[in-house]
Amino acid sequence: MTGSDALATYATDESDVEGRMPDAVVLATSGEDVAATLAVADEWGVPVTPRAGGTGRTGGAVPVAGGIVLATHGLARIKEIDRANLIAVVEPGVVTGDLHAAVEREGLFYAPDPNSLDSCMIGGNLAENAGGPRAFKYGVTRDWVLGLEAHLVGGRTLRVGKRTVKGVTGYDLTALLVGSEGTLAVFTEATLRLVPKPPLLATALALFTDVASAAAAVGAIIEAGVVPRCLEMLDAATLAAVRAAGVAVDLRAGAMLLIEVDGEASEAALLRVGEVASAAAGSVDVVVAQDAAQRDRLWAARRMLSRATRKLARHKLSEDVVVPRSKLAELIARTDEIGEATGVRHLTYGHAGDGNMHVNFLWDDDAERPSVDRAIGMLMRSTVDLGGTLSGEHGIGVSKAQYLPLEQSAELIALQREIKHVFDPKELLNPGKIFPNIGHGGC
Ligand code: 2HG
Ligand code: ZN
Repeated sequence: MTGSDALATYATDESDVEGRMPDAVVLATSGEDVAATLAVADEWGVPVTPRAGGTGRTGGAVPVAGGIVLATHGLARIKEIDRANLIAVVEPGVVTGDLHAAVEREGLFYAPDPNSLDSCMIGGNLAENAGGPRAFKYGVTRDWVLGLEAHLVGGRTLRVGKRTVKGVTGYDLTALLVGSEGTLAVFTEATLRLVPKPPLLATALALFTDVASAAAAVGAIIEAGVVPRCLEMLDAATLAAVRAAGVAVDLRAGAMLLIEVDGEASEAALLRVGEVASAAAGSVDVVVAQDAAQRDRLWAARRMLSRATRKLARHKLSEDVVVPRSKLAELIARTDEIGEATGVRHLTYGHAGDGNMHVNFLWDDDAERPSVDRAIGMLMRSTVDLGGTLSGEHGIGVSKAQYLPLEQSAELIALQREIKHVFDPKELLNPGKIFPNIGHGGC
């Protein structure tokens, strides 16, 4: 594909990263297409940017150096659901929500649930090591990947990993490739671990006067010995966006926790959570979902947050920093200080259970951009100060590459560059991602 309108579709993702127009887009429909593209790229020295759903938030699928965009959404088969061995074999273009539906029809469960699950694809989930609300109990994409078919620049095809849950043969290249942000290899197949679908679910909202109280309640719930599968938090500005989108939320509430427990004992566990939340300082109300329809409405309100908050300003940038859970209240306090110091509007929501919060900066006027950059830098430094990490699930991509040295030593970055060199000596695959100032079009 080379027509300019068609190419423009493949020049962006859901971040604000500006790339270059690709010179060509390959719409792969087989592993052979992918291998052949990577062989030609190697021969001619052309950069290649792999892409699946294009829903990334950090520019991972943006072709910052032009060249070829290698789109894998056409490899969209669920090849196998193996009930006896609790395994699914899938291609990268499978929409994550469709995989959930397919395995759940068989009474099985695949846990990773990025909130864009109605449009994001397994290929991108693998590349970014995507998380989601259920990661608190069930872990992130990497924890569910047993094996991969992966293609290297030059056209070599590797099968890494295994079809068994146990297996320690050789280096764990599967773990290395998942989360490598498309910089080491292009995936055409993944063998995923499944579990039986948890039998019961119980969901509740706990409302608080303010985020500090909600953050304290998160700690209290976990100390009470309950591990909810989801423990999501929304601050006051996010609740205002939810109300503006037509969802009624008690006006006394300045923060909300959305809590979900699964398993045989879920009702008793939720009861316990409700008691703890009601007894916590700043508690306003606890509302338990009475049926599946009410639960679905609660989750629809959570899952639309990214889109709803996008409507609040011309520009929105969503970070995904993580701090130790005990530092959640401090992160939120620091975020408010950053907002005051820079004058940048912000709101925060996210996966409070695992300390992974989406601090969103919002602005209308392009002249505000330097203040936004200052705010992002301050947030990244605060996160590292608090013992946290820059990205919990969206990846470093282009957006955060300049901040990598805040968290990682020069030696560690150099070692990772050497690993990159082993897989991709000419630095043709997804240039400009993860590492500051490296490769074609490095940022
Ligand atoms: C979420 O948790 C996603 O909703 C997207 O990770 C976050 O875009 C966002 O703000
Ligand atoms: Zn998220």
